Amino acid sequence: MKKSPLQIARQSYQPKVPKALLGAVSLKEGKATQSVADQEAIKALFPNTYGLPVIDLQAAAAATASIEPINVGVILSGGQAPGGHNVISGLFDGLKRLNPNNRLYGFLGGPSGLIEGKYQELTADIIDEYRNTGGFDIIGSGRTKLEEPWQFDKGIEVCKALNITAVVIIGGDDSNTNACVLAEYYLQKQCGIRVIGCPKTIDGDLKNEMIETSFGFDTACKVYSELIGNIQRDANSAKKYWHFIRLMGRSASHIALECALQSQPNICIISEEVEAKNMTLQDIVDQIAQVIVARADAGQNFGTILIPEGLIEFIPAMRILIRELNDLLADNEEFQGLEGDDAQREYIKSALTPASCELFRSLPKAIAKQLSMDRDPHGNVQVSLIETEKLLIEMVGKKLAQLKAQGTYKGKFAAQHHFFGYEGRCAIPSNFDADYCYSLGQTAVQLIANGKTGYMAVVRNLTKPAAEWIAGGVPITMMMNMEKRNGKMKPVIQKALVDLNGKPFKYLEAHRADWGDANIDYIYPGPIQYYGPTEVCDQPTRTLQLEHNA
Ligand code: FBP
Repeated sequence: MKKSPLQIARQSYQPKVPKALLGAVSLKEGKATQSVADQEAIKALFPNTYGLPVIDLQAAAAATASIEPINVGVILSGGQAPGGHNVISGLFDGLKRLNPNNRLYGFLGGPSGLIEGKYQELTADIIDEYRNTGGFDIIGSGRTKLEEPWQFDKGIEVCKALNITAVVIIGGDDSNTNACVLAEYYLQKQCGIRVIGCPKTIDGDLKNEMIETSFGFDTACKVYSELIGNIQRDANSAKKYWHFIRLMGRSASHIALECALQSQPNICIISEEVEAKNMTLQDIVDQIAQVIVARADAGQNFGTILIPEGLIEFIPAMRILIRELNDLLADNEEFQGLEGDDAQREYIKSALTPASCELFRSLPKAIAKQLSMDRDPHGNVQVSLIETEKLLIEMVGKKLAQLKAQGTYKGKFAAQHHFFGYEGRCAIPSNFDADYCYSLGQTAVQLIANGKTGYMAVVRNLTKPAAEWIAGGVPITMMMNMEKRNGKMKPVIQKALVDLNGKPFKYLEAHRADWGDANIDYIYPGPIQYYGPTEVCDQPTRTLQLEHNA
């Protein structure tokens, strides 16, 4: 296979790890833990994995872990995130260091690989091809949920056949919740299979007191910020376009916020703020128009606007409309049988409550159609497919035309739209993600070798040099609470939305007026650098720096 010079160079990059992982390791256990909320309910559901202590890994004089050969299985779950291959190479190296006869199996295509017995043994040759690379293509990923006892039982059969005694699930909040359910089930069945999770997602919403960041967020945000910076330089050169840029991230606005901190756009919308302030779509449009008018007065008919992917769900009136549409259209054969857009539109309008109907009518027809068509297998609107950036361009355009007619806007409005998501999910991991992920893999091995189950591998102290990072394990039950899912109360890991009292948002709040006015305060972050001075190559995200540095 032909490789770029950077691909070749990255193959021999040796990830940095915490000092404690360099030699023999011992485990230091803390006090018994509690779930973040709903303690009684979580304890009843997880009698064997509830209350376990937090674990820190420490350098030891001599190896304490068992060196009996073990076989381990690994699963990549959900959307791609830069660094997944390094978690696997960290697992591989950690296992082989403990005992060269240890084996690592990859389950193919995500969690379904475990149930269907689709796997591949990961040997040194394979691993070497994937060191420090982006993507999840080493074994593939998938979104099958592991939540039914028959799936767990299938997993036991497959693991027994391969003599696998531990499974590592690399995934986001839902996958790690399921990892914990699986760990509990396997303990109840006493089948001798341990389950360890690893915190993955570019969305950055799997974080809490014990997890400083999920892997992939760093690289993905750096890629998007580079692109935003390039667009800003283009905008500032041509001086003729407003760029509306939607950014992935599902519900939470962490990616939009981090990219704003890195690039200083003219406007960055934060969904969590929109909800907290009970804003309407028109309020958002008015706010954007205000900035455009102010810049036009200074002769600057250009700029950048960051829009989080999940925005539409956080606009309270929109959320109600989406809920009504979900209820109305799920398995609705009458609706599906209607011929033509107009008939469907009329049907919807007649069934909505007056407030939702008015909102539905006010939306551009193309967006209203997307809202009524694109549904996932659970009957929900797939908000990530709603082109909010186009919706806003259309509505802002109308508002500016009104202002022009009133004589309060004298500028020119021409807009470009962008959606960044897939561009960053498989990027070559930054040094941060390469080091972090490799350390997570090695940490998982130590937890397994010491017989732990129901834990997530974690690495903390991430704003310090890698040697000072703290590796360990956190019981997954500690991060759980009860939430309503598909109408039923379920134990789940709490998703972290942007904290409006947190330092990253406060920084944006304190500076955004300056970024939106007539000055040019853009930052041009440039591409990720892998070789060179540490201040250029090894910096963690601004979010991490603001959250963890005084
Ligand atoms: P995970 O939550 O599985 O990590 O995926 C993140 C994400 O990239 C979201 O930002 C985005 O909304 C979604 O996946 C897109 O999903 P798909 O890969 O199915 O298009």
